Amino acid sequence: MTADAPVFQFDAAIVRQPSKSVVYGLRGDGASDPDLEELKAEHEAYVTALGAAGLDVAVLPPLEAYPDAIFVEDPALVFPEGAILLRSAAPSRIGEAKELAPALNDAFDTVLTLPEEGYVDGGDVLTTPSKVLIGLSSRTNRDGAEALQTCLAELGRESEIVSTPTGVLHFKSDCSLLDSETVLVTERLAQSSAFDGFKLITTPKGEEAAANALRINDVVLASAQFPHTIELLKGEGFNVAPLSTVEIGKLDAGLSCMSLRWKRAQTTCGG
Ligand code: CIR
Repeated sequence: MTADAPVFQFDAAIVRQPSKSVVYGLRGDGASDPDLEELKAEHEAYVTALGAAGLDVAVLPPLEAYPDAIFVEDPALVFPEGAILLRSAAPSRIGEAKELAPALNDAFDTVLTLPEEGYVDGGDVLTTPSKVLIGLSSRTNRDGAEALQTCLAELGRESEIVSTPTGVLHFKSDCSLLDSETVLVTERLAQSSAFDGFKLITTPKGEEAAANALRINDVVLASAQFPHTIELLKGEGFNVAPLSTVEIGKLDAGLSCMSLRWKRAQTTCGG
């Protein structure tokens, strides 16, 4: 049943169309503005890829007031058992959770809200088969991480608080789950003990941003502009679908950030 299904099996997703204001999205010092039309094309190709992987995708309308609102992974977490609305440490993103709430209330019987203390971005949360890893970062503080652990326990999920390398925006900027026992990870994160017991595939030098890949059902979505990582993944036997993230990358984002994905809880027909 769903609780035992591999954590990379999904049949539903939520995405949000990019607004015109997306070009003003948050980014590290010095990054240039993305090109709006090219960013929209990247997003469209991404939504198509989710559909091709077998997901029913709900596409929410753009939110001009929230430039980063296409990164729906950050204001919420979703599991077959329910959803959790989070709170961003970035002032310009704080209202995004409220905007997502109606779609989550439609899709889930249980929608929890992170208690008032602390901050968590979904980009800092990696679901593995045995537990949910919560990376402390500039967007996720200890109060938030501990409050999230309480919410996760309510959904029946074990969790562990881990570190994010200094200077990295989100924990998942530097890692992604490739299958039940394998993680794609940057060299700098591989050195931590977060992934003890996992097989690690390390991104080649200069391709650190490729670590934010996305395993969905039988395919791994990977950033097309990182050919060495793609070859590495293919060599390990993964079915890779390359997608451009050049414009999205200018906003410090990658492939996991643009969707919330889950396996719907199955209802049993009584006999
Ligand atoms: C931000 O700084 O919040 C956005 N420009 C990028 C968010 C990327 N989200 C993610 O990695 N989960």
